[in-house]
Amino acid sequence: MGADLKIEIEGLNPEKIKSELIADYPTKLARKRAKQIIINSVGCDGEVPEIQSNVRTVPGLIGQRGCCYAGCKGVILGPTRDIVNITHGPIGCGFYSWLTRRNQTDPDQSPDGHNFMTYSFSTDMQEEQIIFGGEKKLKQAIQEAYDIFKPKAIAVFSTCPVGLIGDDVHTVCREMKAKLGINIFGFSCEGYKGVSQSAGHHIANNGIFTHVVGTNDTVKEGKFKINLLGEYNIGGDSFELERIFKKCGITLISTFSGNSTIDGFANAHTADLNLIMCHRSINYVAEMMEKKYGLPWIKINFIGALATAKSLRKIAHYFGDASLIAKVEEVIAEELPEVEKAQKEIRPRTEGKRAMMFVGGSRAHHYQELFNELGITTLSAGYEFGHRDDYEGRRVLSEIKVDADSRNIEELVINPDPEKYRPRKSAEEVEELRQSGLKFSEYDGMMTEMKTGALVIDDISQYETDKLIEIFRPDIFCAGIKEKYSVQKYGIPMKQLHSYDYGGPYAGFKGAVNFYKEIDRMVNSKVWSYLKAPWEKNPELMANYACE
Ligand code: CFM
Repeated sequence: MGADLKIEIEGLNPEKIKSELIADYPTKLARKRAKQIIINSVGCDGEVPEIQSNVRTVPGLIGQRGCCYAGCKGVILGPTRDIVNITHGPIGCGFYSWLTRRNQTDPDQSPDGHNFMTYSFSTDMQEEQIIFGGEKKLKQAIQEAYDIFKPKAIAVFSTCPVGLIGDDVHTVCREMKAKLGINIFGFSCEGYKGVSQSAGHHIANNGIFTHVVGTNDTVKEGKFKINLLGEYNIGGDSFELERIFKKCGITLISTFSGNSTIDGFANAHTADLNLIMCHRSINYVAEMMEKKYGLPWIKINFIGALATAKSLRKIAHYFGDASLIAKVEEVIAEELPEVEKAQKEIRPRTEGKRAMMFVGGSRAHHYQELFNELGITTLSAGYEFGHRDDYEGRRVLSEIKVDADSRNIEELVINPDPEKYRPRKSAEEVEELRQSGLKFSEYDGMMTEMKTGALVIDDISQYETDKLIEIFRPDIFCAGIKEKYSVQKYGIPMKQLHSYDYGGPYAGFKGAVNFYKEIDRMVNSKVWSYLKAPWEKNPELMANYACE
Protein backbone atom coordinates (compact mmCIF):
# COMPACT_ATOMS: atom_id res chain seq x y z
CA MET A 1 0.00 0.00 0.00
CA GLY A 2 1.28 3.40 -1.00
CA ALA A 3 4.76 2.36 -2.11
CA ASP A 4 6.80 5.11 -3.74
CA LEU A 5 6.48 5.48 -7.45
CA LYS A 6 9.00 7.67 -9.14
CA ILE A 7 7.39 9.25 -12.17
CA GLU A 8 10.13 11.41 -13.48
CA ILE A 9 10.01 11.78 -17.24
CA GLU A 10 12.52 13.99 -19.03
CA GLY A 11 13.00 16.08 -15.92
CA LEU A 12 9.29 16.32 -15.21
CA ASN A 13 8.19 15.25 -11.77
CA PRO A 14 4.51 14.73 -10.88
CA GLU A 15 4.14 18.33 -9.74
CA LYS A 16 5.52 19.60 -13.02
CA ILE A 17 3.37 17.19 -15.01
CA LYS A 18 0.31 18.44 -13.17
CA SER A 19 1.21 22.07 -13.94
CA GLU A 20 1.83 21.10 -17.57
CA LEU A 21 -1.68 19.68 -17.78
CA ILE A 22 -3.37 22.85 -16.60
CA ALA A 23 -0.86 25.43 -17.85
CA ASP A 24 -2.94 26.55 -20.84
CA TYR A 25 -6.28 26.68 -19.05
CA PRO A 26 -7.90 30.00 -18.11
CA THR A 27 -7.16 30.81 -14.46
CA LYS A 28 -10.55 29.87 -13.06
CA LEU A 29 -10.62 26.54 -14.88
CA ALA A 30 -7.02 25.79 -13.92
CA ARG A 31 -7.90 26.40 -10.28
CA LYS A 32 -10.84 24.00 -10.52
CA ARG A 33 -8.92 21.28 -12.33
CA ALA A 34 -6.03 21.56 -9.86
CA LYS A 35 -8.40 20.24 -7.19
CA GLN A 36 -9.32 17.29 -9.42
CA ILE A 37 -5.77 16.36 -10.41
CA ILE A 38 -4.04 14.95 -7.36
CA ILE A 39 -0.60 13.52 -6.77
CA ASN A 40 -1.26 10.44 -4.72
CA SER A 41 0.33 10.03 -1.33
CA VAL A 42 -0.67 7.55 1.29
CA GLY A 43 0.05 8.02 4.97
CA CYS A 44 0.79 5.04 7.22
CA ASP A 45 -2.80 5.25 8.48
CA GLY A 46 -4.10 5.04 4.91
CA GLU A 47 -4.75 8.79 4.85
CA VAL A 48 -4.84 10.19 1.31
CA PRO A 49 -5.13 13.73 -0.07
CA GLU A 50 -8.57 15.16 -0.79
CA ILE A 51 -9.77 15.08 -4.38
CA GLN A 52 -12.63 17.11 -5.76
CA SER A 53 -15.15 14.94 -7.56
CA ASN A 54 -18.84 14.58 -8.44
CA VAL A 55 -18.92 18.21 -9.54
CA ARG A 56 -20.11 19.64 -12.85
CA THR A 57 -17.85 19.40 -15.86
CA VAL A 58 -16.89 22.83 -17.16
CA PRO A 59 -18.68 23.41 -20.49
CA GLY A 60 -16.19 23.38 -23.33
CA LEU A 61 -14.14 20.51 -21.94
CA ILE A 62 -14.68 17.27 -23.78
CA GLY A 63 -15.28 14.79 -20.97
CA GLN A 64 -16.04 11.09 -20.76
CA ARG A 65 -19.28 11.24 -18.81
CA GLY A 66 -22.72 9.95 -19.66
CA CYS A 67 -26.09 11.17 -18.39
CA CYS A 68 -28.48 10.35 -15.57
CA TYR A 69 -30.75 8.34 -17.87
CA ALA A 70 -27.74 6.25 -18.98
CA GLY A 71 -26.90 5.45 -15.36
CA CYS A 72 -30.46 4.45 -14.51
CA LYS A 73 -31.67 2.63 -17.59
CA GLY A 74 -28.47 1.57 -19.29
CA VAL A 75 -26.41 0.62 -16.26
CA ILE A 76 -28.64 -0.60 -13.45
CA LEU A 77 -31.86 -1.86 -15.07
CA GLY A 78 -30.57 -2.57 -18.56
CA PRO A 79 -29.04 -5.98 -17.79
CA THR A 80 -32.29 -7.46 -16.38
CA ARG A 81 -33.81 -9.72 -19.00
CA ASP A 82 -37.44 -10.12 -17.95
CA ILE A 83 -38.45 -6.50 -17.32
CA VAL A 84 -39.68 -4.65 -20.40
CA ASN A 85 -37.68 -1.43 -20.12
CA ILE A 86 -39.45 1.33 -22.02
CA THR A 87 -37.60 4.53 -22.77
CA HIS A 88 -40.06 7.40 -22.73
CA GLY A 89 -38.43 9.82 -25.11
CA PRO A 90 -37.00 10.36 -28.56
CA ILE A 91 -35.79 7.20 -30.27
CA GLY A 92 -32.05 7.91 -30.01
CA CYS A 93 -31.98 7.64 -26.20
CA GLY A 94 -33.45 4.15 -26.31
CA PHE A 95 -31.42 2.98 -29.25
CA TYR A 96 -28.00 4.14 -28.10
CA SER A 97 -28.44 2.75 -24.61
CA TRP A 98 -29.35 -0.66 -25.97
CA LEU A 99 -26.72 -3.36 -25.35
CA THR A 100 -23.75 -1.15 -26.32
CA ARG A 101 -22.19 -2.11 -23.00
CA ARG A 102 -22.15 -5.82 -23.95
CA ASN A 103 -24.06 -6.89 -20.86
CA GLN A 104 -24.94 -10.51 -21.43
CA THR A 105 -27.72 -12.71 -20.10
CA ASP A 106 -28.71 -16.36 -20.07
CA PRO A 107 -32.46 -16.77 -20.66
CA ASP A 108 -32.12 -20.54 -20.33
CA GLN A 109 -31.80 -19.96 -16.59
CA SER A 110 -35.40 -18.62 -16.43
CA PRO A 111 -38.28 -21.09 -16.44
CA ASP A 112 -40.30 -18.86 -18.80
CA GLY A 113 -37.32 -18.11 -21.03
CA HIS A 114 -38.21 -14.39 -21.10
CA ASN A 115 -35.52 -12.23 -22.59
CA PHE A 116 -36.49 -8.72 -23.61
CA MET A 117 -32.93 -7.45 -23.80
CA THR A 118 -32.88 -8.21 -27.49
CA TYR A 119 -35.55 -5.51 -27.98
CA SER A 120 -35.18 -1.75 -27.74
CA PHE A 121 -38.47 -0.35 -26.42
CA SER A 122 -39.20 3.33 -26.87
CA THR A 123 -42.22 5.64 -27.07
CA ASP A 124 -40.47 7.33 -29.98
CA MET A 125 -41.54 10.80 -28.86
CA GLN A 126 -42.34 13.18 -31.67
CA GLU A 127 -43.05 16.90 -31.89
CA GLU A 128 -46.70 16.24 -31.20
CA GLN A 129 -45.92 14.73 -27.77
CA ILE A 130 -43.44 17.49 -26.97
CA ILE A 131 -46.20 20.05 -27.57
CA PHE A 132 -49.32 18.27 -26.30
CA GLY A 133 -47.75 15.88 -23.79
CA GLY A 134 -46.64 12.28 -24.03
CA GLU A 135 -48.63 10.50 -21.33
CA LYS A 136 -51.20 9.12 -23.75
CA LYS A 137 -48.51 7.65 -25.99
CA LEU A 138 -46.78 6.18 -22.96
CA LYS A 139 -49.98 4.43 -21.86
CA GLN A 140 -50.39 3.04 -25.37
CA ALA A 141 -46.80 1.83 -25.36
CA ILE A 142 -47.23 0.05 -22.03
CA GLN A 143 -50.47 -1.55 -23.25
CA GLU A 144 -48.85 -2.64 -26.52
CA ALA A 145 -45.82 -4.11 -24.75
CA TYR A 146 -48.12 -5.97 -22.36
CA ASP A 147 -50.33 -7.32 -25.15
CA ILE A 148 -47.40 -8.61 -27.16
CA PHE A 149 -45.02 -9.86 -24.50
CA LYS A 150 -47.06 -10.49 -21.32
CA PRO A 151 -44.06 -9.60 -19.13
CA LYS A 152 -43.95 -9.83 -15.34
CA ALA A 153 -42.93 -6.22 -15.08
CA ILE A 154 -42.55 -3.03 -17.10
CA ALA A 155 -40.27 -0.14 -16.20
CA VAL A 156 -40.43 3.34 -17.71
CA PHE A 157 -37.41 5.60 -18.01
CA SER A 158 -37.73 9.36 -18.44
CA THR A 159 -35.46 11.19 -20.86
CA CYS A 160 -34.79 14.94 -20.84
CA PRO A 161 -37.94 16.13 -22.68
CA VAL A 162 -40.19 14.23 -20.25
CA GLY A 163 -39.00 16.42 -17.40
CA LEU A 164 -39.16 19.55 -19.55
CA ILE A 165 -42.77 19.05 -20.63
CA GLY A 166 -43.85 17.64 -17.28
CA ASP A 167 -45.25 14.22 -18.17
CA ASP A 168 -46.17 12.40 -14.96
CA VAL A 169 -44.73 8.96 -15.63
CA HIS A 170 -45.38 7.77 -12.09
CA THR A 171 -49.13 8.35 -12.30
CA VAL A 172 -49.24 6.65 -15.69
CA CYS A 173 -47.36 3.66 -14.24
CA ARG A 174 -49.67 3.46 -11.22
CA GLU A 175 -52.74 3.54 -13.45
CA MET A 176 -51.40 0.91 -15.81
CA LYS A 177 -50.28 -1.26 -12.91
CA ALA A 178 -53.85 -1.24 -11.55
CA LYS A 179 -55.24 -1.93 -15.00
CA LEU A 180 -52.90 -4.74 -16.06
CA GLY A 181 -52.13 -6.28 -12.67
CA ILE A 182 -48.36 -6.56 -13.18
CA ASN A 183 -45.57 -4.58 -11.56
CA ILE A 184 -45.12 -1.31 -13.46
CA PHE A 185 -42.90 1.45 -12.17
CA GLY A 186 -41.27 4.59 -13.52
CA PHE A 187 -38.03 6.49 -13.02
CA SER A 188 -37.59 10.26 -13.11
CA CYS A 189 -34.10 9.86 -14.49
CA GLU A 190 -34.07 12.71 -16.99
CA GLY A 191 -30.63 12.97 -18.55
CA TYR A 192 -29.90 16.43 -17.17
CA LYS A 193 -30.30 15.44 -13.51
CA GLY A 194 -27.18 15.47 -11.37
CA VAL A 195 -23.74 15.90 -12.92
CA SER A 196 -23.24 12.44 -14.46
CA GLN A 197 -24.69 8.96 -14.73
CA SER A 198 -24.02 8.58 -11.01
CA ALA A 199 -27.30 10.39 -10.31
CA GLY A 200 -29.06 7.76 -12.41
CA HIS A 201 -27.57 4.96 -10.33
CA HIS A 202 -29.01 6.50 -7.20
CA ILE A 203 -32.45 7.00 -8.77
CA ALA A 204 -32.43 3.41 -10.06
CA ASN A 205 -31.40 2.09 -6.63
CA ASN A 206 -34.26 4.01 -4.98
CA GLY A 207 -36.80 2.78 -7.53
CA ILE A 208 -35.83 -0.84 -7.48
CA PHE A 209 -35.69 -0.84 -3.71
CA THR A 210 -39.12 0.79 -3.42
CA HIS A 211 -40.94 -1.20 -6.08
CA VAL A 212 -39.27 -4.59 -6.20
CA VAL A 213 -36.91 -5.65 -3.39
CA GLY A 214 -38.73 -7.51 -0.64
CA THR A 215 -41.86 -8.36 -2.63
CA ASN A 216 -41.21 -12.11 -2.84
CA ASP A 217 -40.57 -13.97 0.39
CA THR A 218 -39.90 -17.40 -1.07
CA VAL A 219 -36.93 -18.82 0.80
CA LYS A 220 -34.62 -20.67 -1.53
CA GLU A 221 -32.59 -23.71 -0.52
CA GLY A 222 -28.97 -23.17 0.34
CA LYS A 223 -26.74 -22.82 3.35
CA PHE A 224 -24.68 -19.83 2.29
CA LYS A 225 -26.90 -17.32 0.55
CA ILE A 226 -25.52 -14.17 -0.95
CA ASN A 227 -26.42 -11.33 -3.29
CA LEU A 228 -23.82 -9.93 -5.64
CA LEU A 229 -24.26 -6.18 -5.99
CA GLY A 230 -22.61 -4.03 -8.64
CA GLU A 231 -21.71 -6.75 -11.16
CA TYR A 232 -23.22 -6.31 -14.61
CA ASN A 233 -22.16 -9.33 -16.64
CA ILE A 234 -20.12 -7.37 -19.14
CA GLY A 235 -18.53 -9.85 -21.52
CA GLY A 236 -19.86 -12.70 -19.38
CA ASP A 237 -18.21 -11.76 -16.05
CA SER A 238 -21.25 -12.90 -14.05
CA PHE A 239 -21.22 -16.31 -15.72
CA GLU A 240 -17.69 -16.93 -14.50
CA LEU A 241 -18.58 -15.79 -10.99
CA GLU A 242 -21.69 -17.96 -10.95
CA ARG A 243 -19.47 -20.90 -11.90
CA ILE A 244 -17.13 -20.20 -8.99
CA PHE A 245 -19.91 -19.71 -6.44
CA LYS A 246 -21.55 -22.92 -7.52
CA LYS A 247 -18.29 -24.79 -7.18
CA CYS A 248 -17.86 -23.42 -3.65
CA GLY A 249 -21.41 -24.34 -2.62
CA ILE A 250 -22.43 -20.68 -2.26
CA THR A 251 -26.02 -19.89 -3.30
CA LEU A 252 -26.45 -16.74 -5.35
CA ILE A 253 -29.92 -15.33 -4.67
CA SER A 254 -29.60 -12.31 -6.92
CA THR A 255 -27.16 -10.17 -8.84
CA PHE A 256 -27.73 -6.46 -9.24
CA SER A 257 -27.94 -6.70 -12.12
CA GLY A 258 -25.81 -8.91 -14.38
CA ASN A 259 -27.71 -11.93 -15.74
CA SER A 260 -30.59 -10.96 -13.49
CA THR A 261 -34.34 -11.36 -13.26
CA ILE A 262 -36.98 -9.36 -11.46
CA ASP A 263 -37.70 -12.33 -9.18
CA GLY A 264 -34.09 -12.26 -8.04
CA PHE A 265 -34.43 -8.61 -6.96
CA ALA A 266 -37.80 -9.30 -5.33
CA ASN A 267 -36.26 -12.12 -3.34
CA ALA A 268 -32.92 -10.48 -2.50
CA HIS A 269 -33.87 -9.74 1.13
CA THR A 270 -33.86 -13.48 1.88
CA ALA A 271 -30.07 -13.75 1.40
CA ASP A 272 -27.69 -13.55 4.33
CA LEU A 273 -24.90 -11.39 2.97
CA ASN A 274 -24.55 -8.65 0.36
CA LEU A 275 -21.31 -8.46 -1.58
CA ILE A 276 -20.51 -5.12 -3.15
CA MET A 277 -18.40 -5.22 -6.27
CA CYS A 278 -18.99 -1.78 -7.83
CA HIS A 279 -19.48 0.43 -4.83
CA ARG A 280 -20.34 3.53 -6.81
CA SER A 281 -23.37 2.24 -8.64
CA ILE A 282 -25.11 0.16 -5.98
CA ASN A 283 -24.02 1.10 -2.47
CA TYR A 284 -27.42 2.72 -1.89
CA VAL A 285 -29.30 -0.59 -2.26
CA ALA A 286 -26.86 -2.27 0.13
CA GLU A 287 -27.30 0.47 2.72
CA MET A 288 -31.08 0.38 2.42
CA MET A 289 -31.22 -3.42 2.63
CA GLU A 290 -29.13 -3.33 5.77
CA LYS A 291 -31.45 -0.80 7.40
CA LYS A 292 -34.70 -2.44 6.35
CA TYR A 293 -33.85 -6.15 6.49
CA GLY A 294 -30.72 -6.38 8.65
CA LEU A 295 -28.61 -7.73 5.80
CA PRO A 296 -24.94 -6.75 6.22
CA TRP A 297 -22.62 -5.91 3.31
CA ILE A 298 -18.94 -6.31 2.64
CA LYS A 299 -16.82 -4.94 -0.20
CA ILE A 300 -15.29 -7.53 -2.48
CA ASN A 301 -13.50 -7.47 -5.84
CA PHE A 302 -13.51 -10.31 -8.34
CA ILE A 303 -11.25 -8.56 -10.84
CA GLY A 304 -7.87 -10.28 -10.51
CA ALA A 305 -7.15 -13.88 -9.52
CA LEU A 306 -5.69 -12.98 -6.14
CA ALA A 307 -8.49 -10.51 -5.50
CA THR A 308 -10.97 -13.27 -6.33
CA ALA A 309 -9.31 -15.68 -3.91
CA LYS A 310 -9.28 -12.99 -1.23
CA SER A 311 -12.96 -12.20 -1.80
CA LEU A 312 -13.96 -15.86 -1.59
CA ARG A 313 -12.07 -16.16 1.68
CA LYS A 314 -13.94 -13.12 3.01
CA ILE A 315 -17.28 -14.79 2.26
CA ALA A 316 -16.17 -17.98 4.00
CA HIS A 317 -14.88 -15.93 6.93
CA TYR A 318 -18.27 -14.24 7.28
CA PHE A 319 -20.23 -17.49 7.35
CA GLY A 320 -17.60 -19.03 9.59
CA ASP A 321 -18.50 -22.57 8.56
CA ALA A 322 -15.61 -25.03 8.58
CA SER A 323 -16.85 -26.97 5.56
CA LEU A 324 -17.24 -23.77 3.51
CA ILE A 325 -13.80 -22.52 4.55
CA ALA A 326 -12.29 -25.83 3.46
CA LYS A 327 -14.27 -25.89 0.21
CA VAL A 328 -13.19 -22.35 -0.70
CA GLU A 329 -9.55 -23.29 -0.11
CA GLU A 330 -10.01 -26.38 -2.24
CA VAL A 331 -11.51 -24.35 -5.10
CA ILE A 332 -8.75 -21.75 -4.91
CA ALA A 333 -6.13 -24.50 -4.94
CA GLU A 334 -7.81 -26.05 -7.95
CA GLU A 335 -8.22 -22.82 -9.92
CA LEU A 336 -4.95 -21.02 -9.25
CA PRO A 337 -2.49 -23.35 -11.02
CA GLU A 338 -3.94 -22.52 -14.43
CA VAL A 339 -3.76 -18.82 -13.64
CA GLU A 340 -0.19 -19.14 -12.40
CA LYS A 341 0.82 -21.08 -15.48
CA ALA A 342 -0.47 -18.31 -17.75
CA GLN A 343 1.11 -15.68 -15.56
CA LYS A 344 4.49 -17.41 -15.61
CA GLU A 345 4.48 -17.53 -19.36
CA ILE A 346 3.17 -13.99 -19.97
CA ARG A 347 4.58 -11.88 -17.16
CA PRO A 348 8.19 -11.76 -18.48
CA ARG A 349 6.78 -10.00 -21.56
CA THR A 350 4.61 -7.51 -19.64
CA GLU A 351 6.76 -6.82 -16.57
CA GLY A 352 7.72 -3.17 -16.19
CA LYS A 353 5.16 -1.83 -18.66
CA ARG A 354 3.10 1.20 -17.71
CA ALA A 355 -0.67 1.63 -17.83
CA MET A 356 -3.23 4.39 -17.46
CA MET A 357 -6.91 3.93 -16.90
CA PHE A 358 -9.81 6.32 -16.82
CA VAL A 359 -13.13 4.56 -16.41
CA GLY A 360 -16.46 4.96 -14.67
CA GLY A 361 -16.58 4.72 -10.92
CA SER A 362 -14.94 1.41 -10.00
CA ARG A 363 -12.97 -0.25 -12.77
CA ALA A 364 -10.15 2.30 -12.73
CA HIS A 365 -9.51 0.88 -9.29
CA HIS A 366 -10.30 -2.81 -9.74
CA TYR A 367 -8.31 -3.35 -12.93
CA GLN A 368 -5.13 -2.17 -11.25
CA GLU A 369 -5.19 -5.58 -9.54
CA LEU A 370 -5.02 -7.40 -12.85
CA PHE A 371 -2.27 -5.13 -14.12
CA ASN A 372 -0.31 -5.72 -10.91
CA GLU A 373 -0.51 -9.45 -11.57
CA LEU A 374 1.19 -8.79 -14.91
CA GLY A 375 3.88 -6.59 -13.33
CA ILE A 376 2.40 -3.51 -15.01
CA THR A 377 2.43 -0.24 -13.04
CA THR A 378 -0.49 2.17 -13.10
CA LEU A 379 1.02 5.63 -13.57
CA SER A 380 -2.24 7.48 -13.61
CA ALA A 381 -5.89 6.61 -13.10
CA GLY A 382 -9.19 8.25 -12.42
CA TYR A 383 -12.94 7.94 -12.45
CA GLU A 384 -15.44 9.61 -14.74
CA PHE A 385 -18.03 10.12 -12.05
CA GLY A 386 -16.72 8.57 -8.81
CA HIS A 387 -17.34 10.41 -5.57
CA ARG A 388 -14.75 11.21 -2.93
CA ASP A 389 -15.52 7.95 -1.10
CA ASP A 390 -14.63 5.92 -4.21
CA TYR A 391 -11.23 7.63 -4.24
CA GLU A 392 -10.45 8.23 -0.60
CA GLY A 393 -12.59 5.62 1.16
CA ARG A 394 -15.95 5.75 2.93
CA ARG A 395 -14.36 7.30 5.99
CA VAL A 396 -14.75 10.70 4.25
CA LEU A 397 -18.51 10.31 3.70
CA SER A 398 -19.45 12.68 6.51
CA GLU A 399 -17.14 15.39 5.12
CA ILE A 400 -18.67 15.42 1.64
CA LYS A 401 -20.50 18.65 0.96
CA VAL A 402 -24.07 18.25 -0.31
CA ASP A 403 -24.47 20.70 -3.17
CA ALA A 404 -27.49 21.67 -5.27
CA ASP A 405 -26.80 18.88 -7.77
CA SER A 406 -26.73 16.08 -5.22
CA ARG A 407 -29.66 17.57 -3.32
CA ASN A 408 -31.63 17.01 -6.51
CA ILE A 409 -31.49 13.25 -5.94
CA GLU A 410 -33.87 11.91 -3.36
CA GLU A 411 -32.47 10.25 -0.23
CA LEU A 412 -35.01 7.70 0.98
CA VAL A 413 -35.70 7.42 4.68
CA ILE A 414 -35.52 3.74 5.53
CA ASN A 415 -36.62 2.09 8.77
CA PRO A 416 -36.42 -1.52 9.87
CA ASP A 417 -39.26 -3.58 8.44
CA PRO A 418 -41.57 -4.53 11.33
CA GLU A 419 -41.80 -8.14 10.11
CA LYS A 420 -38.89 -8.80 7.82
CA TYR A 421 -36.02 -7.15 9.69
CA ARG A 422 -33.69 -9.89 10.85
CA PRO A 423 -30.11 -9.17 11.93
CA ARG A 424 -28.00 -11.93 10.37
CA LYS A 425 -25.38 -11.78 13.08
CA SER A 426 -25.64 -10.69 16.70
CA ALA A 427 -23.72 -7.60 17.83
CA GLU A 428 -21.18 -9.89 19.54
CA GLU A 429 -20.70 -11.97 16.42
CA VAL A 430 -20.19 -8.85 14.31
CA GLU A 431 -17.65 -7.55 16.80
CA GLU A 432 -15.84 -10.87 16.81
CA LEU A 433 -15.72 -10.89 13.02
CA ARG A 434 -14.44 -7.32 12.99
CA GLN A 435 -11.76 -8.22 15.52
CA SER A 436 -10.67 -11.08 13.32
CA GLY A 437 -10.23 -8.71 10.36
CA LEU A 438 -13.52 -8.76 8.44
CA LYS A 439 -14.56 -5.25 7.52
CA PHE A 440 -18.28 -4.51 7.29
CA SER A 441 -19.76 -1.58 5.37
CA GLU A 442 -16.34 -0.28 4.44
CA TYR A 443 -14.58 0.63 1.25
CA ASP A 444 -11.05 2.02 1.32
CA GLY A 445 -11.18 3.58 -2.13
CA MET A 446 -8.80 3.62 -5.03
CA MET A 447 -6.12 5.98 -3.76
CA THR A 448 -5.15 3.90 -0.73
CA GLU A 449 -4.06 1.14 -3.10
CA MET A 450 -2.20 3.32 -5.58
CA LYS A 451 1.42 4.18 -5.39
CA THR A 452 2.66 7.45 -3.98
CA GLY A 453 3.45 9.80 -6.84
CA ALA A 454 0.80 8.39 -9.18
CA LEU A 455 -1.51 10.97 -10.74
CA VAL A 456 -5.15 10.57 -9.79
CA ILE A 457 -7.39 12.54 -12.14
CA ASP A 458 -11.12 13.00 -11.74
CA ASP A 459 -13.35 13.58 -14.79
CA ILE A 460 -10.40 13.77 -17.17
CA SER A 461 -10.83 15.84 -20.34
CA GLN A 462 -9.80 14.87 -23.85
CA TYR A 463 -7.25 17.68 -23.79
CA GLU A 464 -5.63 16.32 -20.62
CA THR A 465 -5.76 12.80 -22.10
CA ASP A 466 -3.82 13.97 -25.15
CA LYS A 467 -1.27 15.82 -23.01
CA LEU A 468 -0.78 12.84 -20.68
CA ILE A 469 -0.20 10.52 -23.61
CA GLU A 470 2.37 12.87 -25.09
CA ILE A 471 4.19 13.16 -21.77
CA PHE A 472 4.05 9.54 -20.62
CA ARG A 473 3.73 7.48 -23.80
CA PRO A 474 2.16 4.66 -21.71
CA ASP A 475 2.31 1.07 -22.95
CA ILE A 476 -1.45 0.72 -22.66
CA PHE A 477 -4.33 3.09 -22.12
CA CYS A 478 -7.75 1.99 -20.84
CA ALA A 479 -10.96 3.96 -21.21
CA GLY A 480 -14.06 3.83 -23.43
CA ILE A 481 -15.22 4.04 -27.00
CA LYS A 482 -15.12 7.85 -27.15
CA GLU A 483 -11.42 7.85 -26.33
CA LYS A 484 -10.43 4.69 -28.17
CA TYR A 485 -9.49 5.92 -31.60
CA SER A 486 -7.74 9.14 -30.64
CA VAL A 487 -5.51 7.12 -28.31
CA GLN A 488 -4.79 4.53 -30.98
CA LYS A 489 -3.80 7.26 -33.43
CA TYR A 490 -0.94 8.08 -31.07
CA GLY A 491 0.31 4.52 -31.59
CA ILE A 492 -0.75 3.44 -28.10
CA PRO A 493 -2.84 0.28 -27.66
CA MET A 494 -6.18 1.05 -26.14
CA LYS A 495 -8.33 -1.39 -24.18
CA GLN A 496 -11.95 -0.58 -23.53
CA LEU A 497 -12.72 -1.38 -19.93
CA HIS A 498 -16.43 -0.60 -20.25
CA SER A 499 -17.47 -3.00 -23.03
CA TYR A 500 -14.19 -5.03 -23.07
CA ASP A 501 -14.09 -4.45 -26.85
CA TYR A 502 -14.89 -7.94 -28.10
CA GLY A 503 -13.42 -9.82 -25.15
CA GLY A 504 -14.16 -11.10 -21.70
CA PRO A 505 -14.96 -12.41 -19.24
CA TYR A 506 -12.21 -10.79 -17.19
CA ALA A 507 -13.63 -11.49 -13.72
CA GLY A 508 -12.71 -14.48 -11.59
CA PHE A 509 -10.01 -17.03 -12.36
CA LYS A 510 -10.72 -17.76 -15.99
CA GLY A 511 -11.27 -14.05 -16.55
CA ALA A 512 -7.79 -13.26 -15.24
CA VAL A 513 -6.23 -15.64 -17.77
CA ASN A 514 -8.26 -14.03 -20.57
CA PHE A 515 -7.06 -10.62 -19.50
CA TYR A 516 -3.39 -11.61 -19.29
CA LYS A 517 -3.54 -12.97 -22.83
CA GLU A 518 -5.35 -9.92 -24.16
CA ILE A 519 -2.93 -7.43 -22.62
CA ASP A 520 0.09 -9.46 -23.71
CA ARG A 521 -1.23 -9.44 -27.26
CA MET A 522 -1.84 -5.70 -27.12
CA VAL A 523 1.31 -4.38 -25.47
CA ASN A 524 3.61 -6.65 -27.44
CA SER A 525 2.14 -6.06 -30.84
CA LYS A 526 4.61 -4.35 -33.16
CA VAL A 527 1.86 -2.70 -35.15
CA TRP A 528 1.60 0.28 -32.81
CA SER A 529 5.18 1.36 -33.41
CA TYR A 530 4.46 1.83 -37.12
CA LEU A 531 1.59 4.21 -36.47
CA LYS A 532 1.98 7.90 -36.91
CA ALA A 533 -0.96 10.12 -36.00
CA PRO A 534 -2.38 12.16 -38.90
CA TRP A 535 -1.49 15.35 -37.04
CA GLU A 536 2.10 14.20 -36.62
CA LYS A 537 2.43 13.78 -40.37
CA ASN A 538 0.51 16.98 -41.12
CA PRO A 539 0.95 19.45 -38.27
CA GLU A 540 -1.72 21.73 -39.75
CA LEU A 541 -4.26 19.12 -38.55
CA MET A 542 -3.22 19.72 -34.95
CA ALA A 543 -6.07 21.32 -33.02
CA ASN A 544 -5.22 24.68 -31.58
CA TYR A 545 -6.01 24.18 -27.94
CA ALA A 546 -4.88 27.56 -26.69
CA CYS A 547 -7.73 29.15 -24.81
CA GLU A 548 -7.02 32.71 -23.81
FE1 CFM B 1 -19.84 0.37 -11.76
FE2 CFM B 1 -19.96 -0.68 -14.02
FE3 CFM B 1 -18.09 1.03 -13.27
FE4 CFM B 1 -20.60 1.90 -13.56
FE5 CFM B 1 -20.39 2.42 -16.16
FE6 CFM B 1 -19.73 -0.14 -16.63
FE7 CFM B 1 -17.92 1.58 -15.82
MO1 CFM B 1 -18.96 1.79 -18.19
S1 CFM B 1 -21.62 0.20 -13.00
S2 CFM B 1 -19.16 2.40 -12.12
S3 CFM B 1 -21.74 3.33 -14.80
S4 CFM B 1 -18.37 -0.95 -12.72
S5 CFM B 1 -21.06 1.13 -17.70
S6 CFM B 1 -20.28 -2.01 -15.71
S7 CFM B 1 -17.75 0.09 -17.29
S8 CFM B 1 -18.62 3.41 -16.64
S9 CFM B 1 -16.32 1.57 -14.26
